[in-house]
Amino acid sequence: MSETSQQLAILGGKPVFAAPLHVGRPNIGDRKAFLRRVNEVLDRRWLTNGGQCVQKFERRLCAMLGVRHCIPICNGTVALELATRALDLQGEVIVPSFTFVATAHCLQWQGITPVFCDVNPLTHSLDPQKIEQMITPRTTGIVGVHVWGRPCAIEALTEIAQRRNLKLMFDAAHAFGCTHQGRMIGNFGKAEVFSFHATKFFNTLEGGAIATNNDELAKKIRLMKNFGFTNYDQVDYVGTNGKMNEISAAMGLTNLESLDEFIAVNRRNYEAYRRELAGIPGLALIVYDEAERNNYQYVVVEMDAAIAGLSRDDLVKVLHAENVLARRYFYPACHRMEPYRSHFPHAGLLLPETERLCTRTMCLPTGTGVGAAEITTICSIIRTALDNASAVRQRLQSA
Ligand code: T4K
Repeated sequence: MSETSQQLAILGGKPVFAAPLHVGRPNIGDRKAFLRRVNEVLDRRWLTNGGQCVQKFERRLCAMLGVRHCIPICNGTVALELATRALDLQGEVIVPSFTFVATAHCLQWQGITPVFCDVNPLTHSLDPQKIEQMITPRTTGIVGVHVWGRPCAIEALTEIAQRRNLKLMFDAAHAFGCTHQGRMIGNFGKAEVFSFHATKFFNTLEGGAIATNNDELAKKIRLMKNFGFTNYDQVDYVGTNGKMNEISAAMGLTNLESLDEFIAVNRRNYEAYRRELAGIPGLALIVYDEAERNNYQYVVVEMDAAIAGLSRDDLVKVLHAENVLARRYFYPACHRMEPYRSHFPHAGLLLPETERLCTRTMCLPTGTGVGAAEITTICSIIRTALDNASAVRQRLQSA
């Protein structure tokens, strides 16, 4: 055993980090600007229901994305529910299983069956070649997910959707600020849904938005997110409460002003990880298309246990012992969560790449809360763990 390996907490040493280092630490823009906005909201005594901040936020989003409508919503999950419902998706809808469970739940919640389709192991998003076999007479749509902010196979999915008369929309929860062929995400499919949750690269505390260039669809969504009110005392549609509040919008306006800085920090962090983890057998960082705009929010390591000497789960245990709270996104895949596991116990047979991928990936901490020195230390823990893989394995087996 090498000297450094004795320092690993999993082998009896002290954790390198005294306090936990989280994945998903929020990026927070100019505090003074935010608090000033909050005070103005309180002074106006107009806290929600389409206040000034929400209106301004919506205009800024539209301008930034170059999209006709980008409707702020209380969170990404409700935004997904609203968009799928406004599109009148029914019966069965094709989605990846390698995603956050909200993508599937937004359908199931409305009595629509999510049909899980396998992903491309290189892109981690829906494999267009596997879609056709999942289409049945009950299929009405496809929800592609831009996993890690990398746009999915938009052209191929569009072609299938058009040919098979299916509605195509995107869960763009990860992809705010990203482009596809130079065009901002938000402009593709019938609609695209963002999440502005605290853990996202750009947050409004909780929040989300639905972007669309379709005026009719936008009109319907605006009604649906406000109980179907068309006027004072007049309801013409079934709706819910999907409104964003003023404090969230104030956070959004503030964080939009720091967006470039967030991206710069994320990119710097991503490149530091890439440099420091380069050349480790069996371990690879996902790559981003440098010709596009990316938000670099996800530092995703993909591990081949047979080559690396440690499984992803073992390495996560090593990191957790050091207070580096790496996350196994997305594990388990949706088809292994309830109610899907019970509904489709054999779904995994059609999802070999998903099954493989969700045992291999993990996300490392990044964002404005993480500095260069911390990244160096995290990477050194990883190298030490892999250099001493057999000692680590032994310890974990005996624990
Ligand atoms: N579609 C996709 C593809 C998504 O990834 C998501 C959300 C959605 C749809 C739905 O959008 P929202 O309805 O959430 O707007 C987290 C987030 O809660 C979730 O928003 C996100 N995806 C998912 C990938 O991650 P958990 O269950 O992992 O959350 P939790 O509480 O374990 O926190 C994650 C990490 O962030 C921890 O390390 C702690 C840290 N954290 C969290 C919060 C809230 C902080 O440091 N500060 C904070 O304020 O789901």
